[in-house]
Amino acid sequence: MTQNALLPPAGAASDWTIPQRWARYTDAEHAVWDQLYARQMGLLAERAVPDFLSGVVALGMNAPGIPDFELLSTRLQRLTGWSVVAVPGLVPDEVFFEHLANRRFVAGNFIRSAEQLDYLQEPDVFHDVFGHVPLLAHPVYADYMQAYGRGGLRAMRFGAIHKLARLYWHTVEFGLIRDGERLRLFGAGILSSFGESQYALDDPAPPRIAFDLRRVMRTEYVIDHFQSHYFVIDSFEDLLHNTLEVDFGPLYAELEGLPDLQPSAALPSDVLYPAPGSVPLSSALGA
Ligand code: HBI
Ligand code: FE
Repeated sequence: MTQNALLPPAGAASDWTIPQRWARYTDAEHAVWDQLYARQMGLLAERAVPDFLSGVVALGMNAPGIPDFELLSTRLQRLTGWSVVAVPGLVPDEVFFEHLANRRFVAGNFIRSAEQLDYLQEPDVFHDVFGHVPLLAHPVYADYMQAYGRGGLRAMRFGAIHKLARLYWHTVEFGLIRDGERLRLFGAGILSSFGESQYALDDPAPPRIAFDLRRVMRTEYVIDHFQSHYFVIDSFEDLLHNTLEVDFGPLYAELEGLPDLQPSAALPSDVLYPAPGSVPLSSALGA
């Protein structure tokens, strides 16, 4: 997810933003969105964290077609002070963090082709907007994302971006959340993926590990397969308070001396959630 070119491409502003040019989307491009939207919502009604589903409605994303970022931003502004700005693709880390720190979410304005519904080289508007934006209507999640941007700018000074990036990956992109007796999806990489939104909850193979900040920051990740494990948070409040309100300076120093962990290996210290379809969560966790 790292881009090294430091200058924005021709036609982009110095902060890498470009106009969305909503009026230029073709009917075929809107139809790709509608097809992806229908396919995901069919799965997510039962699987996504309820805040995601209510965000979709609150932001008017249940209307057909690729959302207009201006309209989306007006609604988000009113709810949590966020806006959505268009970028040509991956942007450098510092640019990405700077936008988040100012409550601007950067989104690709292009959409994948109808022939490649499940293949993505760079995040497109469906991943970025459908996957990420609905939860920005949630006040605590919205604060978490801003805190991540601020933490990113700070991590650059510690040379610790790779550790912070793991936190983003294992929560914002591929996190699960506990909802009473059930696990639900909240990571955008899962929510926007037809295959993984089933696999992450239904497949018995990947361990589902209770979130632990140090554990997460030490764990490497894979970018070209389904995840080999998932981390489970208790609530967005818990996530915000136990991560980004912590001073990461001493934490980075502490982790510097410890080996990185492979994604596939479960540790004796891991608190594991039961495989799907086995025992209810409450008895498995002794709650
Ligand atoms: N740029 N457009 C875009 N989207 C991202 O998710 C993104 C990025 N640049 C950097 C980045 N993510 C990551 O480096 C950070 O989360 C660490
Ligand atoms: Fe993403």
